[in-house]
Amino acid sequence: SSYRVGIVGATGAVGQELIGLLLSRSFPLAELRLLASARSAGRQLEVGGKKLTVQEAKPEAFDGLDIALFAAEGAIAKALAPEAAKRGCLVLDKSSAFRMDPKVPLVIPEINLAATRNHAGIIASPNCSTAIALMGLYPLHRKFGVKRVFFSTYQSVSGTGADAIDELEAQTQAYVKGAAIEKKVYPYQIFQNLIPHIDSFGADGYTGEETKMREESRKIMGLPALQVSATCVRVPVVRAHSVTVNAEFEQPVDVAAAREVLAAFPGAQLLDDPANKVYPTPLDFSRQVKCGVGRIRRDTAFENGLTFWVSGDNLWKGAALNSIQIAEAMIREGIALRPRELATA
Ligand code: 11C
Repeated sequence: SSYRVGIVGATGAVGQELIGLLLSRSFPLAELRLLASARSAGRQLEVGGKKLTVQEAKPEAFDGLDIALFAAEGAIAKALAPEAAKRGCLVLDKSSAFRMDPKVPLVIPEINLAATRNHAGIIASPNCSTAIALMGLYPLHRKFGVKRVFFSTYQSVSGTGADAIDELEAQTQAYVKGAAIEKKVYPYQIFQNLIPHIDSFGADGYTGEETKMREESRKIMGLPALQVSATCVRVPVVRAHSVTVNAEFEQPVDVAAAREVLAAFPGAQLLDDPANKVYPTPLDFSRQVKCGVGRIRRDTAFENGLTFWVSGDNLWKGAALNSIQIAEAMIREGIALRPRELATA
């Protein structure tokens, strides 16, 4: 069968990736409805050789849809996702609005697809850095049992949005021309720099992004007591985030066994041959379905520790792709898209 799918935030960066991925993955579409703010309504977008008119994302716009892929800000998701769910439409939301809501499954299909069986109309997709880091950490956890982890991220400017991509480009051009470098999006110049500040600072000194990595990792892996400390850094890279992971495990670790479980894990591509300069980079893992994992070695500070590196596309596995993979996996496994209380309505 095929499905009536809506995209909320269709004109934005993640919305555009969603459209491209639905087509390139031949998602079974009976209808594709493009929704966006009133400002973008009426715009025409070309989709697979056909022109589609963007409609305003308002409650009635979800009537008749099976799936709504939300690629909008948290405030929009908060207002509209319950309206869509009420109408029997499964919401797959990439914002942070519902991720920590105990009634909402937070899902990476390679890890906890089973959580989708208890949905009440809304399923959340994780923060991009969390999703990418867990493509390396989760298979190792399954083998050795993780108990403590440090994440250090190297996050591309596309995680901030199109205006940040423009800012990096403009600062690069200004530098080449010897012109004054202007900054609007970030508090510091990003070109030739690093900014250890993503999202706002909390009372404990951690940023929102760092706290999300801790809380979301715990929820997705079902490890509420996992000890996590993250440092998130913006780097002058356009696309794909990278993460260094230092993890301590319950069981004795073994690098060869770690490589084996990573090579077998569907979300990861093992690229780990340092003698031949083989390891993942963000350029190589832009627009890739899998996240690259490499530089696997025994951690010299932890007793049963492994240190490794992951690069993955923040707009794909970190956003659009993960939402689509949730829908694909639910369909493949015969998991009901309609929330249980609406199933007989
Ligand atoms: C960034 N990770 O790179 C952020 C963007 O919770 O979905 C996405 C924030 C989120 O800036």
